[in-house]
Amino acid sequence: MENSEVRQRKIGKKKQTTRESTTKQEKPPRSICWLIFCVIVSTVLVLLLIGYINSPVKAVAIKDYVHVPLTGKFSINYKLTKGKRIHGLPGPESIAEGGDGKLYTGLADGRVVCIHPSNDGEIGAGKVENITTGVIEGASTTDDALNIGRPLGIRLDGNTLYVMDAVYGFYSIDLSTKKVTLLVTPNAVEPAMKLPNDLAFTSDGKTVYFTDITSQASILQAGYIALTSVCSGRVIKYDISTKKVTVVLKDLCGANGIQLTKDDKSVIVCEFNHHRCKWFDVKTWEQKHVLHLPVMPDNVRKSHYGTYWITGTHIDRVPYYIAAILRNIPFFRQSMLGLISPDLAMRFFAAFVNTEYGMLIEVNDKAEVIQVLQDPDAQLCLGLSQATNLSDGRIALGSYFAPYLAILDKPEK
Ligand SMILES: *[C@@H]1O[C@H](CO)[C@@H](O)[C@H](O)[C@H]1NC(C)=O
Ligand SMILES: CC(=O)N[C@H]1CO[C@H](CO)[C@@H](O)[C@@H]1O
Repeated sequence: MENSEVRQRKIGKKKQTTRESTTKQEKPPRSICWLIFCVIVSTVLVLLLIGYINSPVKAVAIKDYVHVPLTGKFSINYKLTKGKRIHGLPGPESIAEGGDGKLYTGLADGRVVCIHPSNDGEIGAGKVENITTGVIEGASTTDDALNIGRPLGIRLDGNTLYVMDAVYGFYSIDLSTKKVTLLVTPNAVEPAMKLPNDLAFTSDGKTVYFTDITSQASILQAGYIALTSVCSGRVIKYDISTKKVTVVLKDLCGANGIQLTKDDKSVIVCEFNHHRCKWFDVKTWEQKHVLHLPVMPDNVRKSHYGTYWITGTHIDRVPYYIAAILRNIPFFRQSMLGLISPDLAMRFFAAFVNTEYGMLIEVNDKAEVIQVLQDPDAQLCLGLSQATNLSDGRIALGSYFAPYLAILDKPEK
């Protein structure tokens, strides 16, 4: 009995061994797979380390970031999808309307243009007239490699258009003569402005506050700004009559859009890298409110109803914890900047983000959200950067990179 049992076991074992050896012939042994895996992982780590050390810029952790999910007031909707597009206008970031139904905007090719109303008065439906060429001869620029402007923030006061240009700084345009006057050049402050972005006037028109997104990278190196997340943004005050320039706020995390509140007591400043907008008292420069958002906020403008419209775009595509790793651990971002060009690195990281998502957030003076209009897959607007109330009740939607300007149909209110 015992003997036969042993024999049977032996036979069984033998059979098993034959089966094992056949599989061994088809697949490499486990230890080789393991070795290959280790080699790949260590090569990637060494590459990342080389990138990290080689990177021309230092990345930092994004601190105080608050994750805002698409729930509650931010629940997905499609209220920002119905309207029309005006083609042939690349990157119309900021828009202002004149009293006569004319729209003014700055374009990616440096021009400031006027979009006339149609013959029967429809806003945005007439001819496009060039107001500037995009080049200011002899003017100093934020980057020696730039020879054409990039008008970003636009405000209209009577017959004068005021422009914050990422290349030339702050200038005005007399709309009757089209004469351009430089008001604040990039090197008027220390350190020099690298990416002037938006501007806001007090209601008496005597003071302007404007933003410089960062003092470290020009518009040519936009990838650096998003990926290093260094907070070197500023708000600068300019007195129209005395021409005095004062830095009033610094260390902001990508100071983008700016708007004074109705009572002129605060400015709303959007820090796009940190997905938030802050309210600052203009006397003490203390922070009064902060609003965290699910999107990267861009410009802010007043609405018709005593409220403010904040626009934003880009939303995390990856699960929260992966985005949190990328935000909290600067290693990966810095490594990529040391391995590939900032543009390529941006494209790599863009895979983690839905760049089509557009959001228009209406807020009140207390930084409370009133309503949120969304265009999740760019049906109407791509790269939403500003919402401007139009006199016919519609809303013009600017964009940093779309090849058109969009106008939202009159919202039901
Ligand atoms: C405006 O300027 C652009 C670029 O220089 C040019 O192509 C276009 O023809 C101009 N438009 C008019 C109406 O002159
Ligand atoms: C109430 C309000 O904010 N109205 C604004 C709508 O837009 C025009 C043009 O930009 C402004 O002049 C109004 O002040």
